[in-house]
Amino acid sequence: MSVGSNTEEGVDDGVELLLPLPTQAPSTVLEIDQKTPDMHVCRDPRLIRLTGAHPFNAEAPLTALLDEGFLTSPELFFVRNHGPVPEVLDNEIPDWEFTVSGLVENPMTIRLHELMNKRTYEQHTYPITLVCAGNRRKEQNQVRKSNGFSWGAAGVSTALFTGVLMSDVVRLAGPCRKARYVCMEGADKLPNGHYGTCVKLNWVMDQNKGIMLAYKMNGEMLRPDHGRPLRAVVPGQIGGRSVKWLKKLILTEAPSNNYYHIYDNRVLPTMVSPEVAANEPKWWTDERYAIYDLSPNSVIAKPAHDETVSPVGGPETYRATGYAYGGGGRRITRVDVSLDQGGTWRLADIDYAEDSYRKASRALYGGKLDFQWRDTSFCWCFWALDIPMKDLVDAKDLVVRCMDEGMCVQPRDMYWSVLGMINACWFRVAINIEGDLLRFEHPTQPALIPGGWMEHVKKAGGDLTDGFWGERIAAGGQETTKQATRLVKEISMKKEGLDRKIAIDELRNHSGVKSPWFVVDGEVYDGTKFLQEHPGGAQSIIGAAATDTTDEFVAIHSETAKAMMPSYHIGTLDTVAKAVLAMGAASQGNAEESRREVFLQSKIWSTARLHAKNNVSWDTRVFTYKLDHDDQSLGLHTGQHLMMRLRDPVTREAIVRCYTPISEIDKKGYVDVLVKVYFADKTRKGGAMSTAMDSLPLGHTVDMKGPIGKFEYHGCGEYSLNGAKKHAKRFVMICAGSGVTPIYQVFRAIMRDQRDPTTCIILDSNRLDDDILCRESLDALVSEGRGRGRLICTLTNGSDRWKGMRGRISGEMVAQICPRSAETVVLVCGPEDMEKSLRVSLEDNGWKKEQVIFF
Ligand code: HEM
Ligand SMILES: Nc1nc2c(c(=O)[nH]1)N[C@H]1C(S)=C(S)[C@@H](COP(=O)(O)O)O[C@H]1N2
Ligand SMILES: [Mo]
Repeated sequence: MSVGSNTEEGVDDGVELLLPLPTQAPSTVLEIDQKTPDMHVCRDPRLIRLTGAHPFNAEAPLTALLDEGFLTSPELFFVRNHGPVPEVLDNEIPDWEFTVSGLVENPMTIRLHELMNKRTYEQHTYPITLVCAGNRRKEQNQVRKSNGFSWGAAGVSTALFTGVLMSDVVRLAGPCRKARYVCMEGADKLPNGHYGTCVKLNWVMDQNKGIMLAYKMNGEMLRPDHGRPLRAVVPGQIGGRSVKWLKKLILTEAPSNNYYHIYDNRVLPTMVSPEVAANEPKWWTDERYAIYDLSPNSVIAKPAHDETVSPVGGPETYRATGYAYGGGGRRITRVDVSLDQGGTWRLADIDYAEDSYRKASRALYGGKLDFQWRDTSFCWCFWALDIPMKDLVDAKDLVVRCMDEGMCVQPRDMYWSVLGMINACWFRVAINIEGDLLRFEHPTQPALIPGGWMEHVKKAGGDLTDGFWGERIAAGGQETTKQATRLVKEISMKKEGLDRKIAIDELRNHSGVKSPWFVVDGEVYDGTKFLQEHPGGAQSIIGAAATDTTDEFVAIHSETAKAMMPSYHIGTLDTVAKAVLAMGAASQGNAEESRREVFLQSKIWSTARLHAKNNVSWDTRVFTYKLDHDDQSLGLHTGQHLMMRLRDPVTREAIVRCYTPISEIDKKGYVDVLVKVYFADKTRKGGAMSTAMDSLPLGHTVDMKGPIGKFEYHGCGEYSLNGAKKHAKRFVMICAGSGVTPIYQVFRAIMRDQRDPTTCIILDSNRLDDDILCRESLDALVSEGRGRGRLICTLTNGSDRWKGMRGRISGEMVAQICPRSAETVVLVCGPEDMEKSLRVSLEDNGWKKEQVIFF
């Protein structure tokens, strides 16, 4: 199987290996991730986000990436996630299961700890470069927006992956004779099913190809964004084939029919326009257009974008450097640099860092390096060329191209196609003379970041559709991109004849999960009907709700997507609304906002962080949430409630419930909420909200909005009901279970205020002795009230020791403890069936409708 003889780790083979730099895994969940399903993933803030907050797609700044050298730290390694990152806890890793099924003699279910067992499976460690097929797509998007977001030139990274050869697993399962493909599927649930794709079976079985199932990256277990705990790694092919969070291998006769295999990672012929592609499925299912092997590509990293050099008084030469990679295991055999736009070329030096591993015979991270016999190139290489400074001064630009061992060379012209993939045209850095300095300019900057010579050329009306950088009229020859882009027309996203003005409040009322509206170029769109089918996931639309998302939307979406927009168009912002949104944009990230005096806002959700969690009993908790700052007040009046929004940890759906805090109404900086957790058992489902609240880790966030509620207590018997001022001399406060919280709040206000002559009787119903919530605090308040308050508890299932009242609360029970009178008001808060029965029995006992208030 392999040639390496000495597989013992630690044995000194005298070879100096490139090992990863020490890294520190990020340990905080960034603010931007806290409101998304990735609220469990810690990330490096240096990564540049390409698709807004979610899903997470990101690359490192090009210079930072190259500064890391041959091996990329996991935290700077590019990330391409089609959807949420599956959460896998440490203790779940050993039992992570994947299956091998389909056309095999012996279907298998394998757990990760079995796969990691050296006696069953030989373990391997290989250096492997992964590249997203979208690497350098921003350049294509500058020419004509494709159906893909704007990668810069850092959608490529390298790491040492440790795992088991996929062939060893497949061989144990025994492929049937008809099997030709190995389909793979990940655990990430996306709008169109799980992410999945395939590779050819005979490539999997080919030892040269090195296709593996990896669990370690640079010696540590995979991090969440990179497939923790198990992924496929396919050297020499586009990153899209290296399925993360791997759950299934399925051997089949035909290529994968997974949605993402068909509609992603393809180079359709250049004349297939976005409209044609959208209307004619046959283009998508033609396996010839699926990308497997990467093609030769090279990029200039230094000079960096915006770098300046002084050509006089310094060194006589300038060292230009960059990366190059090939595909299919083919080595890059030359890198050429031109200073006269391809007229003449200079040969650069190439450093094949990967080759150092070929000399070693030891094992690394528990896996055989096994590279001595291997001829294939799995990794990028770095090129360097010393250029006399005077040549730079005379040149307009630097251009790089490379060639692989199959003599395949990068083309001058761009090949534009609908998905914007495999951009491999010559990489050009423009040289601008600014006074005494040379200033360098890359073609683009990733994502929405402005800058780059393509932008100027476009603005100046230059032609970007050929390989002449707007410098001259193309003299015939290769015109692929011209053809593909000749028919570009402005796509209108507006619905014709629509004439509706939308005010800011109306927009803000659609900030939620239920009916998210968002704004692009002053126009309002309702995303509700598209949530489930949205290729970017429901979360990205919800995240944009009630905001102006023009930049992000335009940057991400293709003409096809834009053409869909008229059917979601519902109106135009009015002038005031436009001004408000513009102001909002200006103050974004401004500390002013979070210095607000009052935390709660009635129309906008505010985010609070879970600060502490105290168990009051086995099923009852007090959660303390931290507001924006220590001097901030919550913004509730006595008797009012707030709405809390949380994401279901399993389904990721938002859940909204009302709560009355138990903390003092004027407490600053924090709010305490008492919650009874309804755990699932054999007879019932758990309470969605209370279990979600209970499983939220400290430091994570919930959203709050308020105040809400029709009742408000002002003191000394004054209260208002739906805004109308009223007065009471006595309150009968009826509650059950956690319905005690609003009662508690009003009771406390009255008992604590010695000038308040109002009297109160609480009638609190529970099942068991231990179910009575806040009993001690209520007793303490009774004594503070000096005879103005009483607490009566009744149990429906009390123990023998229980000396108090028994039975459900009814009109008769109320009559027993407190005679009816004109200036008595009954407050009720409990489960729906209790409220219903009391509504009837209190009336039967002569209480007037307006005397009974249901919270
Ligand atoms: C009804 C409104 C929307 C429609 C019809 C729509 C349509 C689409 C389509 C067709 C795609 C696939 C790629 C393409 O063809 O460009 C896409 C991807 C995407 N959309 Fe939307 N979209 C909508 C709203 C939004 C909003 C408001 C956002 C957030 C600003 C958003 C974020 C994304 C993201 C992040 C992706 C890329 C996902 C990925 O490739 O990983 N979309 N959308
Ligand atoms: N399960 C799953 N696997 C996946 C993806 C995904 O979204 N889900 N993205 C693919 C794509 S397109 C690329 S380029 C690589 C990126 O791997 P990385 O995020 O570890 O860099 O993962 C591939 N594997
Ligand atoms: Mo990718």
